[in-house]
Amino acid sequence: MSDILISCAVTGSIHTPSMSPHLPVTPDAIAEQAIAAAHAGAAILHLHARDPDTGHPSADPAHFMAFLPRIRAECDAVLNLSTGGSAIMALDERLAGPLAAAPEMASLNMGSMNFALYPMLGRGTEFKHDWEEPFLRGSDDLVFKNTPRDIAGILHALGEEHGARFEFECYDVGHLYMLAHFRDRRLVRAPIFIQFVMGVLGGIAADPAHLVHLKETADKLFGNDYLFSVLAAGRQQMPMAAMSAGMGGHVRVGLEDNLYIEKGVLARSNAEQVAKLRGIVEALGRRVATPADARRMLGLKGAAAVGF
Ligand code: KMH
Ligand code: ZN
Repeated sequence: MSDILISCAVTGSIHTPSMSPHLPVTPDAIAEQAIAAAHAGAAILHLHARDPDTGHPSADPAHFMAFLPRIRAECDAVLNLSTGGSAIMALDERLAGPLAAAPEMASLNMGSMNFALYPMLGRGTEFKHDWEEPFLRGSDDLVFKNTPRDIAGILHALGEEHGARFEFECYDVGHLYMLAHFRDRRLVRAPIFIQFVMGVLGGIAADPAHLVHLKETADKLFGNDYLFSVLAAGRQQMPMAAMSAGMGGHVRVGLEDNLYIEKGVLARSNAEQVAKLRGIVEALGRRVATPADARRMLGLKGAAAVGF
């Protein structure tokens, strides 16, 4: 089996600051946790930005630039910027940071969907910021918009124009057919890096049978032209990552996707999740890929070609 790519999604835009004191929201905290996650074994860092004062999701170039140069200076990991931002953002807003940064990698969400965060209100969190509760509650009437025109625009603006390669976020089986459609239009080329995103309410559930079906479908559509990774939101994070590692896939952890290290215990950092996952995948006999391996495996442009 190939070396295994560990991605770490450091802060995201799903969890709000009051849900965990360990969720990094300031540029220093994002940078420190990203660097520590890289040193723990993450070859790829998936990065969102936040308003440093309120922790509110942001794709403002200034908020990204407040941490990107420091991460780049202190580790060799591949920096993968989110084009998903938050479902409350318009597409132009979502793209502002990634276009300014011209990263080696960016996420690309392969379909419009519901992205229901409101069930997390049931945790009884005491919110420190007045935006948090309405942000979560409002997700019951929100479409995370990713039309074929949006997807084509991102492939052009970030891919063709800036040389970024993509983490294709596929939340359901149909998203794989949309990805194949863009491959058929010659707007996507091998090696195709697919992230099976599981356990988001609005996408496919984090069920082992679904992972097998996703992989079988991807095998049929992409043959040897793709690599798959798995992220499962919430408590299925580690079990599904372990399953992916056993199937020859790659893995993603991080506080964007899950705030816990075990049932009822908040992870103290992203690096803690990376270290735990590293132990699991090495016990399964997989060798953890380095950033240099990742650049070779994914055909990346190199850290010197970024805009920060
Ligand atoms: N935050 C979610 C709305 C991505 O980074 O592109 C989507 C997301 C995926 O986080
Ligand atoms: Zn993300």
